[in-house]
Amino acid sequence: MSGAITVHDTAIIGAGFAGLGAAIRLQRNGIDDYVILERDTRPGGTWRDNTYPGAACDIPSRLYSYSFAPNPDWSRTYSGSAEILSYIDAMVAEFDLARRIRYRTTVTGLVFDEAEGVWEVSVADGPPVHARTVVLASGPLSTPGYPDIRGIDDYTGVRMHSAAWDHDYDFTGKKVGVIGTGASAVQIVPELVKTAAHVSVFQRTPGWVLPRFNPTVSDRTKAVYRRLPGAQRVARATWFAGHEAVALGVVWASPATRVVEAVSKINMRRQVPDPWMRRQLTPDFRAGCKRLLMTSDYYPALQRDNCRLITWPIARISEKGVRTVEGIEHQFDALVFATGFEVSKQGTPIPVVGRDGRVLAQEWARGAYAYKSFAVSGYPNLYFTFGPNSGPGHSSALVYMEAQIEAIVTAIHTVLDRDLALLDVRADVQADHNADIQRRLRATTWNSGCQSWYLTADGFNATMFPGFAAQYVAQMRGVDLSSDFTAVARRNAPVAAVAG
Ligand code: N01
Repeated sequence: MSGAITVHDTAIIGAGFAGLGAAIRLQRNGIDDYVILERDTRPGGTWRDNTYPGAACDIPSRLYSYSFAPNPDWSRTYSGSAEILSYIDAMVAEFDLARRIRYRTTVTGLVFDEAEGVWEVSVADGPPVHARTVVLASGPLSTPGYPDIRGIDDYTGVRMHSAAWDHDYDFTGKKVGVIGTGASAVQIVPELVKTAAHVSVFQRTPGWVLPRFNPTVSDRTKAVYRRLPGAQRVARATWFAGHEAVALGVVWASPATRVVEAVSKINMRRQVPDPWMRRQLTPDFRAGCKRLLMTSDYYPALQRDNCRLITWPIARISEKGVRTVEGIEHQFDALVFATGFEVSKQGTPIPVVGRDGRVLAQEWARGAYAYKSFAVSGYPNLYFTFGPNSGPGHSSALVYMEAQIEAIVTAIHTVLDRDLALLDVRADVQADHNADIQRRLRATTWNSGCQSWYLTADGFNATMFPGFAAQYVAQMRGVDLSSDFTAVARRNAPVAAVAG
């Protein structure tokens, strides 16, 4: 490697919640030589992209925020995407992160130089970036996914994805088709029916719906949170405990799952008087298997005069709309795809080449795996946020992210403090961890027989963590760099132990 290049301590890929959180914790721990590479022109990740009408978080903001960046001013229990994006912007300002972010920088690949202990991060339209450690924080839900439906490119009307909303398009008086009935669709449909002339919702699989009450936070409560930070910590801990209780019915297929299903059915009976429609909306899989839908507005929206639920399977998309299998062509001015994301569970979002030229996409061809979700053997000094088997089904993604970030910061500190060329997790430790994760997953709702974005086509669950959030936090605190990793010093001499 030529001597003229700059080698950063850390390159962070992505300026969403995870990348920014990692930057804040690195900074707080005295690591300031880092660069954040972001393909877009502003920070925010999924909350920058998902601005569709009604976009909101179905986890309470007190818990869906970083404990190291508490916000006393959340306006409601569950915040909308604009307020979450403002929180992210405020974090960028408060921790002075903008100076470190390189926008319009799309990372195209990673190659590890074992001799130097340096990752070469190639980027589109520019010279590569070099760093001793890399945090891959590009997020699993960052690329819009379009369905594999025949004729999709034939459609000549306005085509919109939930994660790439065109706010210049006016839906007033338009005939609209919505494909998909997942977490995004149930937020979009209640807003669209307010302005569109007619909305047709194409449902392939109904989901379990729970009601969501979203009270505003009073000025007095905000003042208490501002004056007494401890009160906010108590509120967060209370929400945390409440969601842990929900795990009993949502994570594991258990008698508590029946309780969740009963609550959902009672809610449906209350909101949907028509028995035939209730039948159409009743899932045939266990609650929790797909993500629970938290909404009190979706069922009423479906029953408005200008809305129709269509459960006939889609045969194809035509020039003018959607043709269902019984032969009817439904014509639309606009077609909304609320069809989720390109989630890479097999292979990697970008090519990653590790020690001895090994290629991560090949190793993950049948499903991704890692050591405690954040490191992969053979790819030293590279750390994942939201890596394999780190997904929560019942709690806040940010609780999980925080735990990952603390483990990552400790590992990066170790590489830099001990001047290591590489810190690589042992393959046998990783294999033991994964055998345990896959064994535990067998008892979960996710593996109980539905199709979801959590699973590969052949049913391998590379996505979710099979346990309570507290167990995930304990797992990440239990990362043992001295016994579970191999360390090699920059001078190429093996290091006996890295702990201390
Ligand atoms: O996507 P999804 P999403 N023909 O994959 C349907 C997060 N999120 O954007 O169920 C017909 O859940 C598909 O049908 P089926 C959250 O983690 C969070 O809604 O596969 N339909 C399904 O109905 C969530 O899990 C919030 O049969 C087709 C829909 O499209 C993740 O994002 C809010 C089809 C896709 O649902 C993704 O949610 C929103 C086809 N060929 C999202 N292909 C919060 O509040 C797909 N579909 C935090």
